[in-house]
Amino acid sequence: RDREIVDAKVIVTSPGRNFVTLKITTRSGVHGIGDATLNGRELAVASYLQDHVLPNLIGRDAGRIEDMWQFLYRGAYWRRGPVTMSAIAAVDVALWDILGKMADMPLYQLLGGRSREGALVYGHANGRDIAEASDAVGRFIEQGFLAVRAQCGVPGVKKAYGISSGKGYEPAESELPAETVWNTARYLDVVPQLFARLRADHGPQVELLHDVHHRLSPIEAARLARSVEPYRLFWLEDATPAENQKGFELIRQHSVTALAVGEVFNSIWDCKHLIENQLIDYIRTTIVHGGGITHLRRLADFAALHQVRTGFHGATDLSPVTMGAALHFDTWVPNFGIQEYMFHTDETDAVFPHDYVLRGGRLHVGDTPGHGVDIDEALAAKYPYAPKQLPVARLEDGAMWDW
Ligand code: GCO
Ligand code: MG
Repeated sequence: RDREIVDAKVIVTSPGRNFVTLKITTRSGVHGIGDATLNGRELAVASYLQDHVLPNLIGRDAGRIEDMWQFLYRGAYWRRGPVTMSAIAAVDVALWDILGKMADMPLYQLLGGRSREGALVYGHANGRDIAEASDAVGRFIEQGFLAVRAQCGVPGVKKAYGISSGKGYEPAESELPAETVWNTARYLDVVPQLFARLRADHGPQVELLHDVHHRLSPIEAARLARSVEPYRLFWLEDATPAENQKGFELIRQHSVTALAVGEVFNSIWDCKHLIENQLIDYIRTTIVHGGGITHLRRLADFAALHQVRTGFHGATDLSPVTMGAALHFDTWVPNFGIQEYMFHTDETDAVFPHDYVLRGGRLHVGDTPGHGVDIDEALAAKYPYAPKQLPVARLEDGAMWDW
């Protein structure tokens, strides 16, 4: 009876960027929170929760986490998809948070305990050209990062993916999408030059990563993967859009560069073919968009059978709540690979107090019961929702392309 859910609410706040958070409270006064942010489509998830999920929560047992997951997944009849799975994730993470608080244990302990001291993270370095990008990588290394993802501007392309326009990297910057223009040939020329320069400037030790952001055809991706082989990338990310999963066979036939995929996936079924055919090395599907801890645990175990490791998405649109939950997962999961980490703004950090810290290139969770992240509701209320969408990309002839 202590565990009965008596209140559940959705909090939309914009401390520098938009976040959707679910807060669930039990009769005994324990509360848990979960992230439900879907960048550029936030209110769809807020409504899914508010209008369709919350009425089902009241009166139910917060301790029946698996049953709740199955209820929300099977019970909706309409399965999968980013909106549904982000909503389920928010409930699931909030319930794990509550369980941790009730048990007086940090989440990683509930999952099975520590497998490692800290989670290796990579930062996102970028510059308008190769020299600037190399300087940016150098600054991450000076800060103690052991792994850095590097992106540079493409000559002749006005706004390439991943290049920050000043302060932090935050692609959803306007109410209507920014229009960008893409040129594959120029991109394929510049990327190998970037990594040649990075190895020359920073040596063989640092782990280097790169995000193609779904913009190449399979054969172009194969060419790129092969051309960066001498620079030993930790991974090449989203080398080609993953709807056509056969495309990854073509990349594999031509290259030994490690591949990472899955930040836009939302269920184990999206990953199944790529994992069981060993077409990828890292799976990026993360807690908030992939149905929460309950589903990700299943996915990680399945991936482990095929020597695929985790590499959770962790851009700033994944709130500190997701970051906290992900880090507990990373601390436990045996087949951990790496965790993406971008810095949230001070405003965001203040709205979501948390106990994880960066030390020696790794993020360390604290021992606060649950996932260790909370929300300051009074502060959150000071930052009203501000609609923002991700950019779109076109080719030079005006046809739509993948951003
Ligand atoms: C990454 C991602 C992000 C996404 C963003 C979309 O690897 O960090 O590709 O940069 O574009 O999360 O909301
Ligand atoms: Mg990415």
